Amino acid sequence: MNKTYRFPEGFLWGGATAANQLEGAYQEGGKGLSIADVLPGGKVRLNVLAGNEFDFEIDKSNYVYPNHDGIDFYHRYKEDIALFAEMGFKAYRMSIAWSRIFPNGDELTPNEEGLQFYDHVFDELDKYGIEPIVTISHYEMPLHLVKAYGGWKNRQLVSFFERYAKTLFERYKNKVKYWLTFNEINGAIHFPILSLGFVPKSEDTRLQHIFQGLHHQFVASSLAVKAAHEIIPDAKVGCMLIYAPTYSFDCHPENVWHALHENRIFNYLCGDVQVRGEYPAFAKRFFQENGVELEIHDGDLELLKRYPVDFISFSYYMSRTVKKIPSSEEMTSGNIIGGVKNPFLQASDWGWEIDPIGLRIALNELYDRYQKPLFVVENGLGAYDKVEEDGSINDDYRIDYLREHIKAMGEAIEDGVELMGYTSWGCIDLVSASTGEMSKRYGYIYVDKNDDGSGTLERKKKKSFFWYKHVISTNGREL
Ligand code: BGP
Repeated sequence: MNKTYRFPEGFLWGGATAANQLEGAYQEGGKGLSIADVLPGGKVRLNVLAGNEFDFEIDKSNYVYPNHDGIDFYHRYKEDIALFAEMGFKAYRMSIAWSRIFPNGDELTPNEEGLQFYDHVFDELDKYGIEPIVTISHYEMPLHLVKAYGGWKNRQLVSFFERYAKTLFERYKNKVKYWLTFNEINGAIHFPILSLGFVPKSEDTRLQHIFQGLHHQFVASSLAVKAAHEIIPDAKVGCMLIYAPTYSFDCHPENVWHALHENRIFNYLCGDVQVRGEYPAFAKRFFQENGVELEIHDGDLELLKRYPVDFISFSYYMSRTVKKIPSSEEMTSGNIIGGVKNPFLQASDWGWEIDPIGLRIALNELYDRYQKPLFVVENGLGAYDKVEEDGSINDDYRIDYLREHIKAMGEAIEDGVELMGYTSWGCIDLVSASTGEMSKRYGYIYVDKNDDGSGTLERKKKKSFFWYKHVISTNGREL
């Protein structure tokens, strides 16, 4: 007999998206260009994420930019939110495009048309009683801040971000209670371009620039926590981590130590600063050995200590297995955070290893460490979907993936973990962050759009749509 899991009353079931991956309308409503608007789809994008030099210009003669039109959520949000409501969503995690609110990022006054757009979105969610969970910065920063200031290496971005965050809190204080500051903040360690807005030029200064940029984001995040609590009395502000439990390839102590080290640097360093309010002891040696000398202003450390986040949100797609000295044949392909192949796991078509127990491990480790509520704000299977002749999309592979991960959450809750909710990634098909393409799909709702930008944009319910609706209606009891 199948085991029945008990999710808490009020558990926030829903889905997650990011502005730059679905809105489109990249030059409408007074929006400025963002870094996401100049990143093309396909191999070029993967190379840029891996650290290739890039000139931050749009080159339409050579490349396709599927996010310029996205899935046109900007014009179709009512239709899409109605579909979310039909599935019974309790929560919708979305992001605000910074470049809609401050087109260049450094203006003194916001763009009213941009603010209005999100007013409409929040009102529409409210109509169905769907709680918005809003990411303030999700892989999208005004391009001007990249070109004129060099991205987050530059301390001036702290005050631009603070102004932007305060503008949002003032404007939406009666509409939004849950906020996340920076999407996958620790992702910057592997692909700084998306969230810090620069490609480190040389290996020698790579970590220096990344951690200086992160320090600025930590300070900006604490300032946002402070402002949110001052402006919105019942606000809850979370950090957002990309979490991949790190396994040792074998029991060789050198490899076990290496895994522990990688786990700390990748999964915990950012969380420790944002949740515990201080740099962990292990950071000191890591910085010393890697030539990182942070410029920390007077008052920064007090600020971090005083304004930690209220809860921890994270994305979980896969675990990661590491070996101190791997051979090239052992390396995984496709997995953007690296590692060696785990012989016990199957991988998605993009090389992301599928590991539901890893989610239970993640939840337990994070809760043991921080003792604050957790929220899984991204999880899902990127897959190629096929539309059958009768129009149906039978994505049983997606249902299987999600079911096993929901069970893992159910187990973690029994383990004693405090879990606020689950918003699976890409609840409606959207542009992939790593490939910049449409064909890597996560949705319960299919969108007719192809990698070359063609397609009618028509929405269709996949088999998983009906399955997830049932999961939500039984509060996870029937999977
Ligand atoms: C996370 C990002 C999302 C997202 C997701 C899936 O890293 O926060 O923006 O897209 O991963 O990744 P991808 O689109 O590359 O499959």
